[in-house]
Amino acid sequence: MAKDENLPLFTTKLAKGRILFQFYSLLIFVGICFIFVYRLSHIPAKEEPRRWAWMGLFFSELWFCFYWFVTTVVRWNPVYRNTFKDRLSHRYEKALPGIDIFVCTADPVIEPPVMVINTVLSVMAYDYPPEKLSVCLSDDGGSELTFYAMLEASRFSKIWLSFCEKFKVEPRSPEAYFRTAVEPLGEPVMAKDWSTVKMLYEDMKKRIENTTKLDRISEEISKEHKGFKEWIFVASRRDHQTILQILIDGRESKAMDIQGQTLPTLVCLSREKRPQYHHHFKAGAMNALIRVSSRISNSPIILNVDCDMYSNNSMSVRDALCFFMDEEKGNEVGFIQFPQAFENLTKNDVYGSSLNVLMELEMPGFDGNGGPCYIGTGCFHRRETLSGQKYSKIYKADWKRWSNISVDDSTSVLEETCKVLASCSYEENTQWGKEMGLKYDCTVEDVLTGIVMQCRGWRSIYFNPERKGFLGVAPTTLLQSLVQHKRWSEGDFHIFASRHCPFVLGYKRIPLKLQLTYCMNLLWATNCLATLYYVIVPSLCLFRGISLFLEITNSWVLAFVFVIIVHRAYSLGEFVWFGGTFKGWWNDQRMWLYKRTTSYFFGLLDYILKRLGFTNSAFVITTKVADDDVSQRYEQEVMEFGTSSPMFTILATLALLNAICFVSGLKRVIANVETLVWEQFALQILLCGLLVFINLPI
Ligand SMILES: *[C@@H]1O[C@H](CO)[C@@H](O)[C@H](O)[C@H]1NC(C)=O
Ligand SMILES: *[C@@H]1O[C@H](CO)[C@@H](O)[C@H](O)[C@H]1NC(C)=O
Ligand SMILES: CC(=O)N[C@H]1CO[C@H](CO)[C@@H](O)[C@@H]1O
Repeated sequence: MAKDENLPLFTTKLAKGRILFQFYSLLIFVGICFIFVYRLSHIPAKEEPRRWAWMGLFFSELWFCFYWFVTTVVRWNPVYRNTFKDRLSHRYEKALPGIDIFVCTADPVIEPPVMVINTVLSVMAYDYPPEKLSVCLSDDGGSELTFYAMLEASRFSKIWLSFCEKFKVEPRSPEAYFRTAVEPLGEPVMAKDWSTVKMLYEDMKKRIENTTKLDRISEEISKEHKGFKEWIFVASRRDHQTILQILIDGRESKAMDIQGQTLPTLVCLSREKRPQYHHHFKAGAMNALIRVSSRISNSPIILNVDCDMYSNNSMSVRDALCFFMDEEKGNEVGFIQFPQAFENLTKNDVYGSSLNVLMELEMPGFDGNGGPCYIGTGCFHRRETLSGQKYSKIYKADWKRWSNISVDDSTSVLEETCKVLASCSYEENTQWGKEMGLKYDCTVEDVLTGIVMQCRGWRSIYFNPERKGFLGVAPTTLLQSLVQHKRWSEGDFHIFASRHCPFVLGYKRIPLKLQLTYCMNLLWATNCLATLYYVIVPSLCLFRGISLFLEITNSWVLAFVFVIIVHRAYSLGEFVWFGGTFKGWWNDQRMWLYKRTTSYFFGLLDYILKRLGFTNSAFVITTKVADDDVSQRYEQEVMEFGTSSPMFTILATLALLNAICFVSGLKRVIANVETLVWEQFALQILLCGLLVFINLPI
């Protein structure tokens, strides 16, 4: 027994096959050296017309090479983590800390209330002492409908939580559970409860959907709770007072489910919004939640999830605590990031949104190089890191310190005192949004906040269990996917070009390899230049009859062919290894091209325009629900273009351009078969042909 006391709560394993990867990197490196030797020794003379086009190509290749180097650094040393939850509960079951869970929603149309409450119910049902959990929903839409759904959910939770507890069901989002689980006909006791609970859930869902469809709350419903009176004073979703209702007050175990078990605290918050104040989107909501929860429960650990990401594993909280509470390494851990996984993916994943390689390889690589970035959802934080504290060697977590919340105030007094914390003017002349809480003024506030935390000395951990902790909904049209990437790439580049750039802020604070690792994402936007060049100029030159590459009979060609083939073969191997298919990989390549030529391009353009003071930041939420038609096409893996957009204009123009150049190039070659023109143009035609082929869906 005594020996067991000293065992760690988690282990870290290095990835297998690193030698193989290092060998592959060496091969590519040698290939690249050959290419550069060729390039440098064959610069066209000054009077040649193709000199500038040729130089451009050379610079693009330099860029690709740099980016390849960055991605190699990322992959060099991935680590995988494992937790021992039995040791945790053996040592600390009585002393587990409280957990505050934040769920953010912003729009009742894009993020339907039924989806929101499923997420809320799934996190309320964590396998954890309920009196230590408190769930807080931030509704930035200020919607009565969401509030109504939450009220229904608070009632249904009494049944649902005891059902989960009794039969240990998984997953604990009722929607996902009843969709995936088979009826337990073999077990009469469970079967009876199962059908009752299912019926109650379906009824509730119908009531909520009915109300959502009507788009208003009926007289009878509004009599059911005092909270609805608040909406009398709501002018619009951008102009209203703070609405804060504690739907379940879990302090002192006052609230109970039908089995007499206590329930977690459940709070519904719409922070104050006024037109004259900037509300700072999700970062603003999170900061309001941090303050309000510090008054209500003040738990030392905070989990935040997006409203479309339900918990698929009721043990995730315990997993996270294994890191925070580890005696040896736990104190320096600032946050624990879980992967973003999706349940709505088709087999071949037309929009390349599975993020498999990112989540299974690149994020562990991040972790190995010094700690993953914060991706805004599915992340456990220590409260101190969010409130801006620096890590110091003498820091030691004191889990007991946190448990002294006031229990004297009645629920309504508590509500009143919390409202001030979520008012617009509260943050004036404070460090909120700057040194405290999430950072403002960036479209990827999460990544930025993560970098700053790491620079303050906190370590972050990436935990990717076999059974995913959180499951969300992936974009189902091309436009959604592209717009999402535009926002990311723009915000990422904004960080890179600001004083928060990892090389500047992180200098001597985080390891160099982590600074480089960050470049992979932060430099997404700049990728567009080299890619656009490669997609446009060689094709145009082909059209004009200017040869840019070397003749196919030249032996230097081998270096190019070698690098391209080995590099792509590796990428295919990697994709398939992490659960993809060949077709999925092909789709991913296409999305790679599309993202670089549109999302990243617009991201970069928007960044520059904003810098020059032309446009205002607009945070576009991607739609979370699809209508039937779109879903059907999505399931058949037909590309859905959504509504028209300048992005598609670019895609179509590029596709057309390449098609025309391809045809004219072929014509030129066929017309001059005997003069060996084809040797000069073979590579250009191949490149152009490949682009035409990949663009077939357009
Ligand atoms: C939903 O609305 C329809 C009519 O719009 C009504 O017939 C039905 O009874 C309602 N269902 C519930 C559960 O309220
Ligand atoms: C979600 O949880 C269920 C069990 O409840 C499991 O079978 C499934 O594999 C999980 N999904 C993912 C993507 O891990
Ligand atoms: C938003 C969306 O497309 N949801 C779909 C996710 O997948 C399930 C099952 O395939 C569908 O039922 C949902 O409509």
